[in-house]
Amino acid sequence: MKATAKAHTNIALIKYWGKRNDRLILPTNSSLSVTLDRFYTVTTVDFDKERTEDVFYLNGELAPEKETKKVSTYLNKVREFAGVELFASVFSENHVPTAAGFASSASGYAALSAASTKAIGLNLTPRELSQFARIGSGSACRSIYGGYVEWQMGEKNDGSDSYAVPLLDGKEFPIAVLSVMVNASEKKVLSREGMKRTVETSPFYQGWLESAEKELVEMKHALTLRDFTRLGTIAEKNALKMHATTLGADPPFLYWQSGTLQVMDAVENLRSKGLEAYFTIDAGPNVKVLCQPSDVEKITAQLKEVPSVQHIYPCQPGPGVTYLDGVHIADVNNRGDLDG
Ligand code: FM0
Repeated sequence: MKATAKAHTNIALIKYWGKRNDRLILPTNSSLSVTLDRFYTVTTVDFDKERTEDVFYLNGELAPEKETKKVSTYLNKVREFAGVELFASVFSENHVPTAAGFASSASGYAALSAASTKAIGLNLTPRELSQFARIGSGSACRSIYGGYVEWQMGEKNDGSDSYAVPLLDGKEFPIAVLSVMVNASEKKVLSREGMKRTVETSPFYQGWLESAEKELVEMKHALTLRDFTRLGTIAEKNALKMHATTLGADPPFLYWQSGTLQVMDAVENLRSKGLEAYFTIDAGPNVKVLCQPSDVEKITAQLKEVPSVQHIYPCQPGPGVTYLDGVHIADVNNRGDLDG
């Protein structure tokens, strides 16, 4: 009982920031992302009746106990749902620069959910798979689909209406996302812990919720219009508001480091010179710069001059989950709820 799946990371243009249920990973706001072509995880799951415990290999090496435990806890949910009691060997290859603080939980859990549910014999729809990925890591539910994707928060307590839907194929609105890695020290507050602290203690959190809801509507409108200026402007504002909530938390924290600010500044300078670029930032010091595909070279050349910039990875919208045989389980040509 074996299957292999490949899933890509995604970058949120409207961020998911806060949970209303930690166990089922139900969010307090809907979010919107674009799946990226460049960074991905390939995972093979093999359920075997000879095994007496789960074993997890990450990038060819036996993973540390803590990581194996996370995978095992996730597989328990899959086993429980399928009514199967077999243990598994899991092999994951992460093509994401994790050491640099780039998030790999989205591609990781999207690939693990797809491979494990298929291997155990569940024949899930993409929507059900998105829900399965969600209970591993919230942002993973969006990586089931390619292109532009919305995670609809839902309202039910059992999570049955909280899943991602594809909005628009990347080819229909090509943009570039430059992943800019800056010199930085270790991330101090993990996103899971950071969002929890913010929900519980930040007086700015209510403001975040109100704005995120409005900005999501505006972002979907920008996608309908294929309006890059709107897309970038809204994404940048939304990221700034998410980070503002952390300053109000108790104890307060901030993901930006001096290198982050240098890149934010450089992006503003590019704009004042007439080169259209916008930034967005997740729960870490690195920056994603959004620009038009035709400006990638010019903007990359300018950003390379910023002293804190270590590396720039140019990305484009990428595909959803595929199995090793190359079958797209979730074909985004099935255009979603953009105008709905
Ligand atoms: O991706 O606690 O999915 O919408 O990256 O595992 O559900 O790692 F900027 C922050 C990602 C949050 C925004 O959180 O959390 C986004 C963030 P989990 P995730």
